[in-house]
Amino acid sequence: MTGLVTVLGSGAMTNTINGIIESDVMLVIGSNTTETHPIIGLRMLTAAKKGSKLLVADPRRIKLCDSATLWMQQRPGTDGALIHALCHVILREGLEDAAFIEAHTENFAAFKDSVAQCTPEWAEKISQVPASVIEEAARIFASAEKAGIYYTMGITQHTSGTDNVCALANLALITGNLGKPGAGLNPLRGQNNVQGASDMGCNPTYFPGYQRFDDEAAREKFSQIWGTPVSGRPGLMATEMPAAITEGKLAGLWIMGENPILSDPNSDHARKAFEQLEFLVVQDIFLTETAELADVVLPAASFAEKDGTFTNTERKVQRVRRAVPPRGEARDDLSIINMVSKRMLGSQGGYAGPVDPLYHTVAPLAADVFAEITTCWQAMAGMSYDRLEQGALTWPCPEADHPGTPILHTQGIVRGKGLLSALTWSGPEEIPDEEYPLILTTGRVLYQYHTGTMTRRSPVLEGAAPSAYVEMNPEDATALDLEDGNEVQASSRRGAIRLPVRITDRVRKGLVFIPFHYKEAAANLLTNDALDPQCKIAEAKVCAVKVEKIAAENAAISLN
Ligand SMILES: Nc1nc2c(c(=O)[nH]1)N[C@H]1C(S)=C(S)[C@@H](COP(=O)(O)OP(=O)(O)OC[C@H]3O[C@@H](n4cnc5c(=O)[nH]c(N)nc54)[C@H](O)[C@@H]3O)O[C@H]1N2
Ligand SMILES: Nc1nc2c(c(=O)[nH]1)N[C@H]1C(S)=C(S)[C@@H](COP(=O)(O)OP(=O)(O)OC[C@H]3O[C@@H](n4cnc5c(=O)[nH]c(N)nc54)[C@H](O)[C@@H]3O)O[C@H]1N2
Ligand SMILES: [Mo]
Repeated sequence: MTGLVTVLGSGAMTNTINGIIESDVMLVIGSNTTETHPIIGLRMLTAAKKGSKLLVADPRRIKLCDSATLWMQQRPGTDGALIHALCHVILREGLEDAAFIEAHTENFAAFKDSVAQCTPEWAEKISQVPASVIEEAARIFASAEKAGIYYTMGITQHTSGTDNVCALANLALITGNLGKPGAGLNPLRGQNNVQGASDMGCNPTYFPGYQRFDDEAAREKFSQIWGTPVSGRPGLMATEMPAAITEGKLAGLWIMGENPILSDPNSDHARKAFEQLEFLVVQDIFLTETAELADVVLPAASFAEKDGTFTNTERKVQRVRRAVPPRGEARDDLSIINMVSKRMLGSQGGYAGPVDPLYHTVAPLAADVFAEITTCWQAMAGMSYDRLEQGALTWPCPEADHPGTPILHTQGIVRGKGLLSALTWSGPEEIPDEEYPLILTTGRVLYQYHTGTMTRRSPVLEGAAPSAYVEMNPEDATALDLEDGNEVQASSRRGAIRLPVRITDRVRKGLVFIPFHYKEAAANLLTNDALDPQCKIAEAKVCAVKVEKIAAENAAISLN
């Protein structure tokens, strides 16, 4: 862990979930927290009740707006302009934390230049947020003693995703909101263990612990630990793989716990690519749409059937213990990997120990792997299963008697100086035109999880949110002669789906929203797979679509 940028790159919260209660101001931007992180959402609502001012920036009227002091309803894909303007106002009115900037940041002059032209009036034209609202939000944010920033996919799933995150880091830095409770820069991670996966190097350019593939010393270290030379070549990001397959650069794939046929933007393109693979292995707890394309399916055990640790969004490492044995031929993921690597390496040193008769686990076990992790990364060097028995530990935890570090940067910025970025705003890759006049944004609902492999098997959850819909503003609906519940066709340059319209002023004129959980009306047939040039995330939050009414008799036929 070498610096702020690395820590930002790791995308962990700098602060704690419980600390939200202590904040004076919360800026929630691009996060539908009450639906997608309900427990964290509850903390926010409690904080708001206790007097913390809530600033919400979201193109849709999400539930948090009901408790907000201010709601900035930006046009999707314009966050960069909005955040630059917030910084502009703070500097123009002298509301910045000059002492913090002086002591803890670098590149201030270039950053200041970069926002000099980003007036609230300029940002209003781009984002549709009134200049006066931007000014008021900037004043509320900057005058707080403790202001926390909370963001998720509304910020990152753009071709400008990395720039958006850097812009938020600028805002936190110039107001001195790092290294104290109730503040910080807080990406709320999506899955139970996505943080652990990133920490362990599930990324084509990192070894475990954010040690880069092109760092000689790191390569040497991992060659030693793993007893085999490690590659100095970067891999591909998952989002780059469909194109690599089509270009003939990738022939085989082993997919574990993902269902990209439904979750990849421009999924028809992804499907065609996967169909071209010479060899596809899918390891999943269910026979998914992706598994149906596989040459080999490896049935995996679920979280409740295995041992290990999960690292949550606030960097807290917690023990998970299996509650029940896996069913049928299912095996826990680690045992499957052990068995396959033993077959691959054979006499060259692969090891897969005896099979446990009850749980079917194959050594090395999760506990052995954890012990190795503590030798790979200083930030977890002080952890052990014994310590975790007593309770969770938060990294960095470098020594066996170290209590863990719930809040980062309390002793100054970890990388030395916080880097202020000079950025220029650039909009989404695809914008509406005559043929596709509406902006489509996509996301989640409380009761469903991603491609629905798990939640759609639960009658209670499925009953609560059983089908797809497209949210549309009443003005757009009237122009298309639509009534609530009418069947429509939504199409983009990449595909078309049919689904009912939900007429609501949650969205502004010109914007529609479709949840991406439903395979029968898969939003990702429409979305754009344009990538952020730096982190390679796809622009799932903005593309251009048209919506057309389907005549009643055709709608009826389509139901058959
Ligand atoms: N119930 C449920 N919870 C989940 C998940 C799930 O599938 N279901 N998935 C988990 C995972 S992996 C993740 S990553 C998280 C995601 O959690 P979130 O990011 O909160 O979820 P989304 O619904 O994708 O999008 C969040 C918000 O972004 C807004 N938005 C759209 N376009 C823009 C834009 O251009 N700018 C801004 N600022 N906002 C925009 C949307 O209106 C929406 O309110 O949720 C996690 N939690
Ligand atoms: N349009 C649009 N597209 C999006 C997004 C969006 O906001 N809009 N969000 C994106 C984001 S942030 C995310 S995270 C992705 C999610 O995309 P995916 O990860 O592809 O979606 P899931 O449905 O969560 O798929 C996870 C799979 O893992 C399986 N599984 C569950 N537990 C285990 C286990 O213990 N072991 C194994 N081997 N398998 C298991 C499940 O059955 C499921 O098939 O979607 C992305 N796609
Ligand atoms: Mo996610």
